[in-house]
Amino acid sequence: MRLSRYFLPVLKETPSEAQIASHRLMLRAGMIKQQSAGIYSWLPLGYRVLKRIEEIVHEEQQKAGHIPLLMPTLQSADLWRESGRYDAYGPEMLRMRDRHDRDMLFGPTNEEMITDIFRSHVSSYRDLPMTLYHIQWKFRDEVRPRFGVMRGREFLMKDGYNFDLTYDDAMHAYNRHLVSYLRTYERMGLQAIPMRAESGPIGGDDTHEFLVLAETGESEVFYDSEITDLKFGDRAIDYDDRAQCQAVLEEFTSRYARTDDTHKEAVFEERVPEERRRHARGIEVGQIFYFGTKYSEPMGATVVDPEGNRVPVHMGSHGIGVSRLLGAIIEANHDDKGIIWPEGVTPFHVGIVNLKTGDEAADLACEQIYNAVTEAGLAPLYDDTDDRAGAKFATMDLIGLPWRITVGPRGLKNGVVELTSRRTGESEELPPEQAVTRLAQIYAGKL
Ligand code: 5CA
Repeated sequence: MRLSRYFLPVLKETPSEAQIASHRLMLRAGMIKQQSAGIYSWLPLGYRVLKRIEEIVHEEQQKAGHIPLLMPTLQSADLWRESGRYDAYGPEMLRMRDRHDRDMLFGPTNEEMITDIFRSHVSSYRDLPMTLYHIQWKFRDEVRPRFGVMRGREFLMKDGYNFDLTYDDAMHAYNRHLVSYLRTYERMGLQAIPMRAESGPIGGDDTHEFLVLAETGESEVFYDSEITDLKFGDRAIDYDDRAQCQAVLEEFTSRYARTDDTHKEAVFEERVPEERRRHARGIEVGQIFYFGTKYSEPMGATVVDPEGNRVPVHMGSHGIGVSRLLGAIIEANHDDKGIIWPEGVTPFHVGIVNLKTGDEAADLACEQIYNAVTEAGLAPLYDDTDDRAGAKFATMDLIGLPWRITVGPRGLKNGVVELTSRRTGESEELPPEQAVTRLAQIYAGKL
């Protein structure tokens, strides 16, 4: 992409309504525009990151054997009357009427609708196990929408639902989700810690939230500091191997880690030596639930089991806050100049800065680098405008591309360009072809 033909409305001023770094930086970097409280347009740069995050979520869900589909945002109230949640959900639910006076709502979550799809088409245990998921916009009329996309009213969520014959099968689905979530967040450059939590309006007994530690997080958390040393890494996993998935769950959840809803000071003190006790804040980027037959029983989602009996299926639901993740990633990756995207989610892989647009040699070298980067399967953002060098650097630092190639007439006389890391600020002078080769090596295995 050439900057002269792109739409990147960066702001010089710090918007006064933004209280936390990620919100401020998303507005300044021209990623989002607020349309009303808690409702945002995704401008081109923000949209690219959102799509990238969706892509990673899709890939990791499908590796775990989960099946994508797409349900609508608008739902009929009748479905929610069947589960008994229509009245129970309260003022967070946006309710409306269509022209035939039918009660409708903008879905805050999809347990009822997915249960309806399941009961219409599945009737035998032979079709199980099955996990269906989608990535779709939700609406929750939050009392206090704030911090930009962190607590929106309209927000993008991945929500997945497992259908299983037995409790044990459903727990395997729970464990599979836990493993796939660990991998998903790590690919985004985040450490998200599973913590025992409350189930709230979704219901159920077993539930873990995934928290990214951050001072600006809305959740209060208590944990054993040893937990921050755990990393899933690139170990191999067989999602059909129950013992292996269970072992990962135990490894990542056996140490004390709870949100304030479930925290017990006495248990904390008994189980964790004082020097390892941490009390901090975190951003909830996902939650997994097992709730058994809470929806399948009232809504008649049953299958015929091997003995010929009709039994309600065991279910769970599993959410990732896709749009919230942008905020969480920025909270964990920024400095006073701007965002520092982890390589796995960056909107462009490299920024090319032409120090002297109009200089024949510089223009030509930039074009060649642009083409070579593109041919290597990477996405460059080329600043071909005639802004001052200082302004170009400030924009690149603000939008946070992990790598920058700086091209100027002086370097070119010596046959070199500069490759700079946004995170460390370190630069290396290299011939243009080698800079591109280096980039390709850096990104190999990260995309
Ligand atoms: N149906 C279940 C799981 S599929 C469910 O709705 N779970 S949830 O309520 O925990 O939401 C899942 C994730 O969505 C949360 O962990 C959080 O990351 C994100 N989320 C929830 N509310 C908001 C909000 N108002 N703004 C942005 N993200 C949100």
